[in-house]
Amino acid sequence: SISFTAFHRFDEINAYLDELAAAYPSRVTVQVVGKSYENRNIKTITITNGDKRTGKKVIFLDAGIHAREWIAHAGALYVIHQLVENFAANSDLLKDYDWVILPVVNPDGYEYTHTRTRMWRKTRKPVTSSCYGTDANRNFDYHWGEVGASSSSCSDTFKGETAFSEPETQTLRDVLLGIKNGVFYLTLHSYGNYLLYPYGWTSSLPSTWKNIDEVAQAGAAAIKSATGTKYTVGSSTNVLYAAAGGSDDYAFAVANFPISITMELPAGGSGFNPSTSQISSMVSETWVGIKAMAQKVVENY
Ligand code: 0X9
Ligand code: ZN
Repeated sequence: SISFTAFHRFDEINAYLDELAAAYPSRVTVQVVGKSYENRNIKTITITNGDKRTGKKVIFLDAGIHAREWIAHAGALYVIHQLVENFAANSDLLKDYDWVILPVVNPDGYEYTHTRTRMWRKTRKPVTSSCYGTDANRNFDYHWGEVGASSSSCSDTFKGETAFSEPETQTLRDVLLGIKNGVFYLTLHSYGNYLLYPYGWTSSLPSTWKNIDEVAQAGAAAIKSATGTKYTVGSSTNVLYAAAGGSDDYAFAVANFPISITMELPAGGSGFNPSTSQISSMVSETWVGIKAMAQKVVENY
């Protein structure tokens, strides 16, 4: 089991996934999908209703693209906990859909925020002798580097020496491209209370933006009515800032997920570092929004 009264280390998170696979073999599969630069195993957990139907539609969730955004990793773990250990209450979300969840995209960075530098954001592969790490959310190959990304290796928004220069973004890319019938891509970040959708590289909207807006609005409304917390909904460029090379634009435009959303969780009063006593209420609020978005997807697709 896992608690929501602490932020867990990478090994504890992986142990929780393996524990669920052992306890619920008919509904849960854990796979090593890649290795980080420092050789950590990057895992996905696939959650089904156990009916063995193949070729179902897929909801894909990730977290931890940015190392310091710890409430995002916790939010993904809470979704896993709900779908697996509270299956009966959530079985509607698994009837025609499988969920694939990658809770720690950037484990080297995540461990570094625990052991050395709490505010580290990037991956950990050295670029020069003095500057380490690439912004994984500027490293995807869709209008890569065109806007809102730095060419300087010391910058927190360094785009990388090439698109997909990082083993962690290669891993996420390959998982996304390997999913057939992907419908909903959701990536958890913090902080700022935003539900963002394509594009991040241009102020133009995709022709299907209303479909994505409808899903995001359902999430924002559900959270507002549950706790009063307000989220801003809109395209990344139009409501936050332009930044190319993000996983959301890639999932939408290249990996063909028709619904692609970046959820920026709240600060919990403390930026990237909410107190451990707030984790539980923050992740359950987040789950209200994710559940409402998933329900809308299940209803419409
Ligand atoms: O800048 C980012 O990568 C995200 N914000 S954060 O504070 N978590 O770093 C927003 C990304 C939105 N999507 C794109 N710009 N593609
Ligand atoms: Zn982020």
